[in-house]
Amino acid sequence: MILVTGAAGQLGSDLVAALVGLHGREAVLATDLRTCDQMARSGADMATLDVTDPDAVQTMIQDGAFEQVYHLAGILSARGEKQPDLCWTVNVDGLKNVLNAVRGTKTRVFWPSSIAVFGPDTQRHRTPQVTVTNPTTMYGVAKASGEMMCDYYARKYGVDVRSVRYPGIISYGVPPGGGTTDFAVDMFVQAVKNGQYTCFVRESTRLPMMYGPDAVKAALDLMAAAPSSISVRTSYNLTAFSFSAEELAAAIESRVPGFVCEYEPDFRQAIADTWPEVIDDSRAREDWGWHPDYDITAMVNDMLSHLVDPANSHV
Ligand code: AKB
Repeated sequence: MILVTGAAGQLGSDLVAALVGLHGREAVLATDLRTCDQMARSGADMATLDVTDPDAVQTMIQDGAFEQVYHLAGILSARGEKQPDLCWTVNVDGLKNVLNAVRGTKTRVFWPSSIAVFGPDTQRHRTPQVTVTNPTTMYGVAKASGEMMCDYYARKYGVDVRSVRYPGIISYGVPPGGGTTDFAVDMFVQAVKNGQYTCFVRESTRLPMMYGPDAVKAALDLMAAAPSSISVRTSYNLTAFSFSAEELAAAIESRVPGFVCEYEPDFRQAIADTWPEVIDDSRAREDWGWHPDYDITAMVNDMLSHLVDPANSHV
């Protein structure tokens, strides 16, 4: 059995569908604070779970009932700046509850970290796997703390926990909520709907990004890798491509003639300004064979084909 927390979210909904496709619907339990239509569509069993409640997590995961746990429940960066206490509680205490619940079992855990662990002191171009982090957002502080906790539980208790530092994820299913890289998804949606978008970061803002199917593939590949191939128990750098907001707008405009993008940076600009532009993910490539299937052109074409005609679904 496989447990997914945060199953109603952007990554969770796509991951549950992929897990059901691979293992069958009876093998996957999709959980979130509330169940929703998107979760129901995957066919997986559903349950509510508040990851901040240690007893509820312990009861759900007791005695190694699950071979794998994909612990995705979390608060993203922009919301985290508005609700820092909630961000810490969900992202750090929630992770600790899961790690405590699997201690002493053979359950393998996947937990997403983020490029947000890096901060203004970090080398912004080809950011190395091991380098200065010093994040300045609560989300980054929580993710950096979570990474160290994963490494600690792996060393001290032998917990088989695996993690990647996701860049911005672009997908057409469930929209992201409360992130800084959300502008990339919003731009596609508004281009198709209205032919116009007002972007909340400036045009030159360049960030690492990845298409949703590659984000799902990374989680599945890392979880399938032999334990001996995992040399990083904090979290692996991971990326597919980087673009600036104006480069994405131009790529969309080439497929959606007349699309106009304007720029009105808000508080999320200050968050984006502390993150790397390009990530070096060579350790993930060497250790467990990571490689993205989608470059930016393939991503733009696929996104637009799904948004224009939702029948073109991967799952
Ligand atoms: C966010 O923007 O908060 C996330 C992330 C990069 O972790 N997409």
